[in-house]
Amino acid sequence: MSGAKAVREDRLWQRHVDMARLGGLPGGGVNRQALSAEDAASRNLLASWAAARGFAIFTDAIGNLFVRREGSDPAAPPVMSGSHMDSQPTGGRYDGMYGVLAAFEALEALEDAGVATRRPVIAVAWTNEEGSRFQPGAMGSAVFAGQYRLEDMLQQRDWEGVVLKDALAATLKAAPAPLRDGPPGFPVGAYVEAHIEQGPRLENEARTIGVVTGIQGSRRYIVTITGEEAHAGTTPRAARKDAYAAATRIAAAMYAATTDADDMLRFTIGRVEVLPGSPNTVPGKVTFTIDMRHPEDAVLEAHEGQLAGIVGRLAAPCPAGIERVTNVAPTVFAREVVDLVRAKAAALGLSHMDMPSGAGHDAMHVAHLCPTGMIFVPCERGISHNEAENATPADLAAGARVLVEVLEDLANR
Ligand code: HGY
Ligand code: MN
Ligand code: MN
Repeated sequence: MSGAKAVREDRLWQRHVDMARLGGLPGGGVNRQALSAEDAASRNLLASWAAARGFAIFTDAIGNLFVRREGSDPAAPPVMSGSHMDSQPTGGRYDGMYGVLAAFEALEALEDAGVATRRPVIAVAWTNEEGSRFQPGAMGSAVFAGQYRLEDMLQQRDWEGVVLKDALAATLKAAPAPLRDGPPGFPVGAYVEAHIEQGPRLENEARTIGVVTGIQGSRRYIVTITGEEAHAGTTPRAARKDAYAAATRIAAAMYAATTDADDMLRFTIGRVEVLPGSPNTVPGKVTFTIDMRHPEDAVLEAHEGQLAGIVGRLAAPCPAGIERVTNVAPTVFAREVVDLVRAKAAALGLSHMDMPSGAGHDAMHVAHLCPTGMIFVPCERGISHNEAENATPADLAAGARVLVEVLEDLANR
């Protein structure tokens, strides 16, 4: 039997239902923040499923969780597949989780079909892909791929001031797994990530499989504006250093400067913090995040200069600064993996199309280590980072069938 024939739609769907209970929200979505109790619970659930199948599990110093199915050549660099289990605060139940569960389903299908592979095959759940609690996002995969230093990431704080090192220790205590010695990272033969598209193209074009060719570039910034707290009733406008008034001038100018004619640039201010946050005190400090993305690095570079210029021009009388938190260049996936995904989708008789990814994924970092590619499946109306995110059991299983065929091929090279 082939791996694809051993993929079970019902089993894969039920695992999504089981995982969605962890951090489940009334609207049907999930809030499973990185390194939270809910994250630990999802790690334990995945580990229990792995143990039941006799797969080895292990973790690393940044908390990435690995499930290993042995190959005939245990020393060979493994083929890996996975994604993330952490979510947005009002996230959907498929973003990230589908890639982890499709990878686990692939291991189970290989086992059920009795398929031997030369290379070990590993399913991985990367730590903190979303970056909504701790910045930067795609942290676990970036440390694994040597893009970020472990020591720097361990010192990161969330919005409440919790240090990542402490949250990680608590998570690994609540969800213990054998720790692989040494710094995160090991040789990998190839990596393929399955994910919902998080956009409407597959649904609009009635295709089941997205053959992902690459990921657009993305940069994140934090703008900090320092004003002067003052009494809302007694302080004349001329005497104020109102940090929020400066923030609104700056934000308005940034939205105008990033309104490109072809609507390709993605500019988002997702989080604003106004301090002290009292109705009758003039704000003394405002910070806000910027998430900016485009397929061309030169466009991002040009706009980065514009953003800095706007902050410099419009912040007065409040001192202000803009700090770049992440800068991930556009990713082009390996031709041999892209071609293999397309060939396996065709061989399974699944409609498919080549397409770039607008969303960021762990694959953008792993691509620095080994031949990497992605497989997309549709999500309803392209909605994601929203509790209404939805997918069908048939599409999820179709993506897993392509995945297991691709992994088997790569693991026998
Ligand atoms: O932000 C992203 O692109 C990903 O969904 N975390
Ligand atoms: Mn994701
Ligand atoms: Mn996401």
